[in-house]
Amino acid sequence: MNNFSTEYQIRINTVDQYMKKALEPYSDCEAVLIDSMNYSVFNGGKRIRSILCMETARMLSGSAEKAMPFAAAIEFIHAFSLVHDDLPCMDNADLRRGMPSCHKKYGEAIALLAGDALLNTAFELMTEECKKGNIATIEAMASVGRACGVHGMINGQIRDIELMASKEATEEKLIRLIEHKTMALMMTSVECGALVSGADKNTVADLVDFAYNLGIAFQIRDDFEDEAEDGEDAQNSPNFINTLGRELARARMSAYARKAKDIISGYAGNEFILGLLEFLFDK
Ligand code: GRG
Repeated sequence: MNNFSTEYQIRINTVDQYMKKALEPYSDCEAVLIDSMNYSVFNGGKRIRSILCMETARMLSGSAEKAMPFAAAIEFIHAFSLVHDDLPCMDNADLRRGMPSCHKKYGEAIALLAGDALLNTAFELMTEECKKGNIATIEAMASVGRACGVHGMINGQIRDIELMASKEATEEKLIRLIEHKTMALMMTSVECGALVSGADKNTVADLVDFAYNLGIAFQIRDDFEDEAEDGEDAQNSPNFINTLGRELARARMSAYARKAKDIISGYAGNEFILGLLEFLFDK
């Protein structure tokens, strides 16, 4: 795609506008709650998950409209997970997206509640869509629930804590960890986009496989970014670079990204997603 960065920015603006509107009904609540929620969502962010959801729907049905409540909800959940991940009892991170993390700016109690509020807002948003009566939207919401629940991000975070303590990371253990911690939300993003577009079971499964491969490649890319940003801190965490070495980690990232590309290449209207893969992995 020639004008990828312009097209990418258009999609970021679309999801940001949608999320701003979705938060408007809460403006009568305590100012610090609304401020901390907004601070945690509108502070940069690549919007990869929401855009994957929107673009899957656009690719399959020609429109991202039906996917918007799910795209926004998933982005709220992602923001929530980052706020909680940064807390002193988790990663204890002072910075997020180059700015003070939510608890550094608002204190721990407010950050905890801002995260909880974003999670609940996500489900309120999806429920409103489900009330319209399309069964596929209920399946989509159930998929999001699984992805951020006990069979998803929470279990992934527990695996992370345990692996960090045991210091016995292997490639297999890392994949099991990120399947829940990182990839679950990416897979549900694509699954929601496919479900609300009326895709059949095989197509949904094929696209979830695309997101699986993209998700592993994305986590390895994230490990390289963390290494560049955090230096020594990143050397202590269980990640692909520390476990495989730089060269093999990069080779794995390319191989998973190539698998994702192979799958998505079979779909008409895939231009933006192919551009996104190039943006993420071919630099
Ligand atoms: C979320 C239910 C739930 C519980 C919290 C804290 C926690 C359990 C899970 C942590 C999940 C987590 C923080 C995963 C990190 C995944 C990851 C690669 C984050 C970076 O994603 P990007 O690069 O970030 O898309 P931006 O800033 O671009 O949005």
